Amino acid sequence: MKLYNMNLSNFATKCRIAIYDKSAPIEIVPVPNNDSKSPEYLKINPLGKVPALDADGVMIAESEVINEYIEDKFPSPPLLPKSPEGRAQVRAFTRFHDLYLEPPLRALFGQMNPKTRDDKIVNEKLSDVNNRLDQLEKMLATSGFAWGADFTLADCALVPTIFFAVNLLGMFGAKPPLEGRPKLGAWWAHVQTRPSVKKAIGEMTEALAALNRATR
Ligand SMILES: N[C@@H](CCC(=O)N[C@@H](CS)C(=O)NCC(=O)O)C(=O)O
Repeated sequence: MKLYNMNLSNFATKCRIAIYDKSAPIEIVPVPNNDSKSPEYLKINPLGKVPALDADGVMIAESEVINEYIEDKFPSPPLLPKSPEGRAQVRAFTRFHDLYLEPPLRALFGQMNPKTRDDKIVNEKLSDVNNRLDQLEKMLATSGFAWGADFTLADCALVPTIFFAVNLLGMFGAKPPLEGRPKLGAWWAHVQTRPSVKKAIGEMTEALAALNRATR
């Protein structure tokens, strides 16, 4: 099996964390020519989005679908709780991430350059991100991982996007995302002790530094 990956992609990192956590026998390979819109990659994933999983000839797109597949295929250690209620709650986190938290943050990526920045968009998206982070603060367990004592797919989804929030929101003069959000701060410190998360965050940090060097 192969995961088509970019180390700075938060969606691909979500899958790498699950793969590392389970020591799943999945090869991590770069997107051909590092271009998600190249004809070669569009043949692999017609959506032109990263990641994509080649499950021994069966192509699977969409990071959360990939993670659910990885969970089904390599059940140990489990990244979903046993009870239907617990599974639903973890899935509510991943859905919250994909639908509500990540999109306004992503919209800010196009506003990095102060010279071409649209302040109206920046203010709208910052306010949206802050509202979502407040909602996340309410959703998080009081201690441990996102859902509680067990590390789950909820943590896999949240880690790469919170990495971006922690590292990039300051560029827009926003207040640090962990400030005034004690559960988020405690979760962020705790989740980084997980070896799979440490490894993936190290890769994102390196890729972000390389991007900064290239665009300086
Ligand atoms: N819903 C998709 C989103 C994937 C996504 O947007 N990936 C980004 C990289 S982080 C991408 O491929 N962007 C290129 C594009 O949207 O054209 C998933 O969960 O896999």
